[in-house]
Parts: sequence; structure tokens; C-alpha cells
Amino acid sequence: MNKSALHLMLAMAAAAACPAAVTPTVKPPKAIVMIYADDLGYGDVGCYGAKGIPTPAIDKLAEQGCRFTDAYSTTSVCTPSRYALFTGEYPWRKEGTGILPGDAALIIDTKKPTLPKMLQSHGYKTYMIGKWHLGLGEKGKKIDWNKHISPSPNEIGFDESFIFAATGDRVPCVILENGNVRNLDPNDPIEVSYKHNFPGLPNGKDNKDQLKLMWSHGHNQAIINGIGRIGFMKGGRSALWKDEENADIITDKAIEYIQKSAKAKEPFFLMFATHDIHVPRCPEKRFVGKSRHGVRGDVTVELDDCVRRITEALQQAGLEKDALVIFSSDNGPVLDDGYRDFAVRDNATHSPAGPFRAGKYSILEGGSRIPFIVKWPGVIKPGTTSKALLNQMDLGASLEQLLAPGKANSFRDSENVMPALLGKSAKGRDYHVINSTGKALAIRHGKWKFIPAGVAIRDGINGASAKMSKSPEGGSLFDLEKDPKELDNVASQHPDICEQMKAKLEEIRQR
Ligand code: NG6
Ligand code: CA
Repeated sequence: MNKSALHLMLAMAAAAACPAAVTPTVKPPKAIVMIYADDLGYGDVGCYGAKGIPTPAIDKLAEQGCRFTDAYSTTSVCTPSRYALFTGEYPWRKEGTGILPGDAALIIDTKKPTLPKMLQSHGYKTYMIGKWHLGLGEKGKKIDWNKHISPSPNEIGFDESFIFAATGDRVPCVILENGNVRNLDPNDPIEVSYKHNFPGLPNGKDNKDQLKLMWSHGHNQAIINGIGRIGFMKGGRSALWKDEENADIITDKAIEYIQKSAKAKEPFFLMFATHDIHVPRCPEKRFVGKSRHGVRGDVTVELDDCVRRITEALQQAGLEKDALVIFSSDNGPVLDDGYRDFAVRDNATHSPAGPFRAGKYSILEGGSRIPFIVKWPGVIKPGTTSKALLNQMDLGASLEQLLAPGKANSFRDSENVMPALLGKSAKGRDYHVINSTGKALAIRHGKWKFIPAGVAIRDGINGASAKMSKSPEGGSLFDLEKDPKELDNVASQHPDICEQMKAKLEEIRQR
């Protein structure tokens, strides 16, 4: 056995012998605010290296808190990452957790333990604002958008919700408040179809003259607000959103909620899931031209403004010192994701995935290595950086240990990494299963990443034109410390490590 294999075995034995991470005793925060961006890459914000996109508010969070360099979203796309964040379970364990259409049924079993339910049980009021994309209503039943829709976030642990059902590029383009479409005129009912258009309505494919933003692939069905969408819809005209207003609308809601909760002296969890910087990228006019990287940079500046307004609201409500703020993204970056918004041209020399390769949809690091910042004044030392290995879904088990030290973990795959989150330990999880889409898995341990033979590898950061290959026979092994771009497959030099990583992945899969 060679030296590195021996090290790996010793590390594995030490991990097995170690008691579960002990959570330092601290007074629980009065506010837990998670700001969850969409498709924001590791390198898209200033404190992770971006030069041409000013993000002073996000950078300030890092200056006042801890910036993690080895944190991952659970997958490299939206729905399964969010599924894992809320359920603490790897999404590849369950069928039907891929990117959902806008008329899908809720995929979280309402009987399951969830992050918001756990927080409720410890006295927190919970509010879900922004992008949902986990389905609504019962399985097998067509959603009637004109009636109260249940189950919704309100049935999986959120006391209140104010959401976009799916994504900005999918119909229906309306906001739902506690299961009801907001601003709906009952005389103009909504109909939605992901199969066919409604008679007399234009589609984006044949009516390009009606589009203010041209599509590049897909996104050529219903036309709403001059933008082609995925799926067809009819009616609900008074309820339709204007994409350019959405960031302000959800931020106003979040601020109102912070003020209300502070006044009522109620501890709360605010899940603030922005639509930025997902397509269609439609910044409010005050952000147009505010970055050096076109519209994709401009919506990142808009995202930063949401962060600024929320952190200022916490401060004004006297909650700053009692607020645990977490900032992250649901998956890595993408340039052309279906609209001709010149994101490729305007990207120029910017590196959306920072030092990593590829982006959204990929098993390579760019797919799921994301910015992750945690701020908690007085508890987390300001301006720190941590290399602890984290998966976003660890928030469930970690917060549970913070609130109820010693309690059995309610979540299947979520691990208590609270000591690392608080900057009290350099160690996060031992293993993290990397997942692109579906059941394509790889595994990370220490500096090593192993992608088993045959797993699809997607390279590039453009939705339609990425290059596809497969992990070769014997698998791919990368030393991420030396080779963050995953260019040098060293599997043949370390067969023992490959075998052990493969066995560990199999063990986790079977767990
Ligand atoms: C893809 C869409 C893409 C985006 C993605 C979901 C096309 C051609 N592509 O199918 O634009 O909507 O789904 O993104 O339609 S996610 O961040 O919600 O996972
Ligand atoms: Ca996403």
C-alpha cells in the first residue's frame, strides 16, 4: 500500500473512532436568515474574486463573518439542492427530485422532518420568500391555480410563504401568498399547460416580433412580459409579474417581516430565496449597466442590493447582533441558459466559477462548489476563512444541535458541522457525495475527489453547448489542492485511494 492510501485509511479509522462533533454552547440566535441565490457561481462575488461586479453588501457579510471555501450545494441544479436543504436527505435517494416543471406536485412528503419544522419546534416562526421550485399540491391532481393550493411550503414547516412556484422562466408567472395566487381576478382565471398552447394565444417560437428578450434554446412557449417561457398559460393577467420588479417585491416583503417579527419579539427563520441570477435576467432599471459584465453582472448587483437592504433592516430592527445570516447559492454558474442576453459576450475575462471548471449541471467542481458565508456577530470571528468541507444540507442537523445539544439527528444525511460553521473547528464533514443531476455521483474526502467510471462529465458554462464526456475506466481521481480545475486524472497512480473512495460511495448509497 502506498503512503497516501495509508494516510487515507488512518484518517478513515480516526473519523470512525471520533465522537460526533460537539457543538459549542451558545445562546440561540433570535433571527436566522438564509439568503439563497440562484445560479450564482463561486467566483461571481467580490469576496470570492470577482473584479467587475461590485458586491459590497455580500463582501461585507464576509468581512463580518466567515467565508467558506469548500462548501457545496447538494447538486448542480435547483430542485434537488433545495430538496436536500429542506429535508436533510440526498435527493438521489428519491425518484422525481430533478428539475420540476411549474405545474408539478409537491415532492416533499409532508410527514417528513424538515429544516423549517425543526426550527418551528424550537419556537421559531418561519417564512419562505422567493423561489420555491419543489412543486405544489397533491400528487396525481392537476393544480387549480384559482383556488387555495395545498400542500405548499405552509405544509412542510413554513408558517407563511410568498413564492414563485417554480422558476422565472416557467409558467405560471405569478406570485403565491400562503397558497393563493396574489392579485388574481376571479373573472380571468388561470390555466396552465406544459403540453399545448391555448387557442388564440401567441407563442415565442412563431411570434419573435413580440419578444423583448429573444430565446436561444427552449423558452419559446407562452409569452409573458415580452419574454418567452417554458410552458403555456392563459388568463390571470392582473396577477402576472413583471420580472424587473420581482427583486424589490420580495425584498420589501422580507423587510416587512423582519420589522413585524422584531416588534412582536418573535424569533424567526427567514428563507429568502432570490430569483437572481437565474434567467431571464431582467434587472430593475437602476441596476442596468452597474457591472462590467452586462446583464448577468447587473442582476448580481441587484442581488447584492437585496442583501444590503435585508442586513440594514436587521440592523434597524435592533437584531443585527442576534442574527445568524447565511448566504449561499443553489448551484454553480451558467452563461447562456436559454436566452440571448449576451451573457457569453459580456462575460469577457470574468471567471464565474472562480478557480474551478464548468458550472451548473456539471459534476465538476464549478457545478456545486458555491459561495457560502456565515455571519453571527459576537459568535463568529469576523473576517475569517474556513476550508471545512460542508454540504448545504448540513444546516438541518447543525442548527438542531445548536438548539437542542445532544438530541438525536432528525435528518438522514445532514451532518452536524456547527463547530465548523461557528469557526470553532477547521473540520467539517468527512465525506461529501457530489451530485450533478439524477443519480450521477462522485465523492469528496480531504483533498481527493473521485468520479467513478462511466459517470457523465459536462464541461463548459453554457447550457446547450457544453461538452460531454464520461469518466474513464478506472474512474477519475483529482487532487483538488494541486489541481482545482480537475485537469490531471491521477487515478492510475493511486488505485488504493480509488478503491476506498468507490467503496465509501457505495456504502453511503446503500445506507
Ligand atoms: C432547464 C432550462 C434552464 C433552466 C433550468 C432550471 C431550457 C432549455 N433550459 O431545463 O433555462 O430553467 O432548466 O434551472 O429550458 S434551475 O436553476 O432551476 O435548476
Ligand atoms: Ca439554480
